[in-house]
Amino acid sequence: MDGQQGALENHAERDEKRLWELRELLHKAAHAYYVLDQPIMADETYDQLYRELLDLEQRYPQWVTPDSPTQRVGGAPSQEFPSITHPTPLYSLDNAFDLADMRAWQDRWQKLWGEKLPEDLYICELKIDGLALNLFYEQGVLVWGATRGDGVTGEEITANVRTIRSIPLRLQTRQPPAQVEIRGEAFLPQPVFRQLNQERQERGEPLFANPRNAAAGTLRQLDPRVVAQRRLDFFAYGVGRGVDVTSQSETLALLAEWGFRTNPHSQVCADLAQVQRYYETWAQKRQELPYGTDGVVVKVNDLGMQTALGFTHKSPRWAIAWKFPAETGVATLLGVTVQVGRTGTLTPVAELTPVRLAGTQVSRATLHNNQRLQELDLHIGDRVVVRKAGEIIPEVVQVLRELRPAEAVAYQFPTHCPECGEPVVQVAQEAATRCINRHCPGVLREQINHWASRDALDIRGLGGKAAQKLVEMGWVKSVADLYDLTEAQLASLERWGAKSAANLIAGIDRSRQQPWTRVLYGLGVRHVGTGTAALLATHFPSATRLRDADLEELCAIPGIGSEIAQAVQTWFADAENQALLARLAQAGLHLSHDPGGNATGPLSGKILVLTGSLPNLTRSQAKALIERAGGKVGSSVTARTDYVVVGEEAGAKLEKAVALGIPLLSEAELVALVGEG
Ligand code: 3B9
Repeated sequence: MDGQQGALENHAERDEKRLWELRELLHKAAHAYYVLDQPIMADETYDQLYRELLDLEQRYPQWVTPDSPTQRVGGAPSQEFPSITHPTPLYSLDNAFDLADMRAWQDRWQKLWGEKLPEDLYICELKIDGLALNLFYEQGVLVWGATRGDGVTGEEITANVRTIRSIPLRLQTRQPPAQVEIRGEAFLPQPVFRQLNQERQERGEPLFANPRNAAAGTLRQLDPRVVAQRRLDFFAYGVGRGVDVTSQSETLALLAEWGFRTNPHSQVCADLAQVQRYYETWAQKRQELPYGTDGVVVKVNDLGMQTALGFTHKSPRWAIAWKFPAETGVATLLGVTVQVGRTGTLTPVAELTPVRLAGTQVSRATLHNNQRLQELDLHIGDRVVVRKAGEIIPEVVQVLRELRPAEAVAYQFPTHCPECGEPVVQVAQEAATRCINRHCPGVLREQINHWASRDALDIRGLGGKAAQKLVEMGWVKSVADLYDLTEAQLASLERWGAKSAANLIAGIDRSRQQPWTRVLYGLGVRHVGTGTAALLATHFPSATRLRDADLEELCAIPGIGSEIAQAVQTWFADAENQALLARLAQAGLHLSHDPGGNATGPLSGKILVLTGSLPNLTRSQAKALIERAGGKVGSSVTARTDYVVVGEEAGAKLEKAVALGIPLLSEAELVALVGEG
């Protein structure tokens, strides 16, 4: 009997030891994975160990503690969230929108600071587009977590907070403070946000307008198991009180030491000029980050100064948020216009009351296609959320249904092309609606416009208006007809002077010299942009060679996939397109590479490198000029470079040219040299 008791005790002892070992291991692995982004074990191993721990904890429920890794995915859903008073209030931040606001803020706090300024005055942090949380740790163990609420009282959402893998359930330190509050931002990573919205769209649920709303919506979920699936993340940026540090940068270091994720892009700055540089850098680069940001938080770094400056009723005097220009806004839908593209695709465009987005005034935004439009259930008069991120075209992302006026009427997508009146076609398996009328004047106008565009045949003076007129007159039925136009014909048009007629004819005439690559791009084959056109033109030095290429041959080229290959084949197999090529050849366009280049030109055999922006010529115009004169354009300066053409804000290439003693040319000198003044 005694012996058996002893054996059981031995078992229990071993199990307890194993349990702690497992917790330690799983904890280390989770920290490496979620905080350091450097996994130390395979997912399968983690799962296996996790299950082993779960099994042990089921056998010994008395050993289950709140900091066990198994306690992240909480138990049963709670009914509602109790409110909790933050031991130390969560202050908000004052906002600045430009450098003048920043100077005013600096003046304000410096009037209150009589003493010498330290060398590293400020620290800049990214302002994460998420939800502020307050985490309360006692003896190093997470006791509760709460939303910011109004700064004094928030909602206790501990079960949900526990599902966030980058929030340590126990602080990684031997001597944790008896009590400490950790502040930071919970957020949804950008890919999760996008996926979440896509799923909601598929289920016909309203979309989250931004990552912040998505994070808030997620943390307000009553079922922590749902929260756990959402993969929320957390960046810590502050400690309520009671720690021994002397600056914000030390606070961040301490937080990382304790096992929190801190944002890696914080930076100490000496003055406002450096702060401004940080701001501008991130205003540019923020699209590349895997999480949303809405500004830069600038803090006086020294804690002694922070204490001396103190707080107003709502925010610290020593910190400010310099906001990035808003990327989403709300506008009223005035109407929808449908644009026809050069491939016949119909694009619905929202006409809106003006909103300022990303620093520009926006009054039109794309609705992408009929399918998206149906999903939005758009009504004229609706309040809609518009987004313009960076260089991206403004788009309508959401309809605010609750704000829909009673008299709003549902928008009906046209069944007929707005340009030619022919019935439109909804392509199966594609979101696009198309006008398939080969003679649609709208499609033709867009094709001419594309043919004349900068990267194609570069015919100046042939924009949308002129193209429209030429189509209306019935003079141009395909781009080949451009080469039959006469000056007299154009000059006979109303409001067309003799000079602009002559200019356009001269421009069209010059386009005959453009290389095969540009012609190919100008043809407007689906999926063939400038890069693909260049690739195809190099491998298939003539239109005939490209026409005769089979799918296998096309797909063999790195960078050409089956979709492109298929599109190329379809285009070249078409009888009308073949007739077009024949006429273009007759008109004197280059449908093949001129293999020798211009062997007698003034730059024949010379390699030139372009750097900086030239006063009059675009990069591609300068390149064309050099190639017409028989020269080649190199991408980097080497000992083999003959000339470097230097423009405004030339950088490293100029330095290298000077170092290698390579002759420099201005734009004017280049033009004189090739004799095309
Ligand atoms: C009591 C980043 C954000 C942020 C602070 C931020 C939002 C707010 C703040 C936090 N991103 N940083 N920082 N990167 N979105 C500066 C307002 N700090 C506090 O809330 C705070 C609170 C403090 C100190 C700071 O100390 C006190 C101690 C006792 C009594 C009163 C104040």
